[in-house]
Amino acid sequence: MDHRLTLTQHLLREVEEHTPGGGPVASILAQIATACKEIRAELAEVGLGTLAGMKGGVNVQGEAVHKLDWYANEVFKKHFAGSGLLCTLISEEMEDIFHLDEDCPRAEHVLCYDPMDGSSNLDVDGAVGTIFGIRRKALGAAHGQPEEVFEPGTEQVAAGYVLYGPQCMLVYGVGGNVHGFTLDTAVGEFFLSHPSIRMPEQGKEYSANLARLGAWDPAFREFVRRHSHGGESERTYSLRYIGALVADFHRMLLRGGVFLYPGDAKNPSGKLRLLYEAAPLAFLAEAAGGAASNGRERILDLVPDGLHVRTPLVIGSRYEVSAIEKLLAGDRRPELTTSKGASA
Ligand code: P6P
Repeated sequence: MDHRLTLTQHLLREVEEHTPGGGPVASILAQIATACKEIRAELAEVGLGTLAGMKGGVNVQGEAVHKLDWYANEVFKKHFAGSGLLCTLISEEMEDIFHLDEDCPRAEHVLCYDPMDGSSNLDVDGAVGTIFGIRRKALGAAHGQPEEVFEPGTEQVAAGYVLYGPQCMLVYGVGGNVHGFTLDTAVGEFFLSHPSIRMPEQGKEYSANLARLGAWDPAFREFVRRHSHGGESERTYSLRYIGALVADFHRMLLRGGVFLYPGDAKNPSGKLRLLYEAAPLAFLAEAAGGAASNGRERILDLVPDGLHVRTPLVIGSRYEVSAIEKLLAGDRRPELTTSKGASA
């Protein structure tokens, strides 16, 4: 019987031993897994407990806060305070940088995370997830100041997410590799289920909130037209949109395709946040052979000037991301024949 590799064993082998300075990163990833197991246990029966519904108030984004948004963030704070692993937490649910005084200056890493991405899905039992990116504190940055993370996403040392779906999966990327683990709830351990994930060069699905189509740059509308029925694409594409970035991304990671969240005249930077949504997923996309841009620039090259800055996001298979970037650059020539020829 094949030995089932646990996340802990995998982290020791892949991160601690093969990633420069990997020891603390392996421990941070293991601690994230433990925190997310606690979150999942609560999610599994949220309808029976006291955490269903809204907490009241809005977060720094001006979005209504679900009780589980708040709960998941508290779980992360609990699991890292005093761990000696992190100096700073940056969360969608906290307006300011959260400094773990007792852990500094021993700890040299910062965690940027969205504790409960897609929480509006919770009340309809839809998929949600936790997204995270791990960075070293920027050299020379004032202690406990936002400047600790005002660096491009290429400075992330690891990134990943936990998807709370029919299964509970943890996916992490480090050193150019992406691996997926599935939670065995009977054992309470994540086991390697998707080693060395590679994103397909091209997909057959695009993912976007098409109710916003009329507000987008015409280039996005042209991409949608070309890849919908009656368009010129050699492949017949389907539309898939779950309303939780982490779930839409996970599908693309495994099946290919592209996710679009453009800006518009009212919100030129779109809705998604750079530090704890776009940059961690861009890190994974590129490590798996995909791509991520704001339509014109590589997401991983963007340098934030605020903790909650937003960015338009085009992320997924290289073929589709490139096709959109060409359209946005004004190149209306027909797309190159796919490497795989006519549609499947
Ligand atoms: P819309 C969830 O609120 C989120 O931040 C992402 O997870 C998701 O992709 C997006 O917003 C959905 O936004 O405008 O389509 O409802």
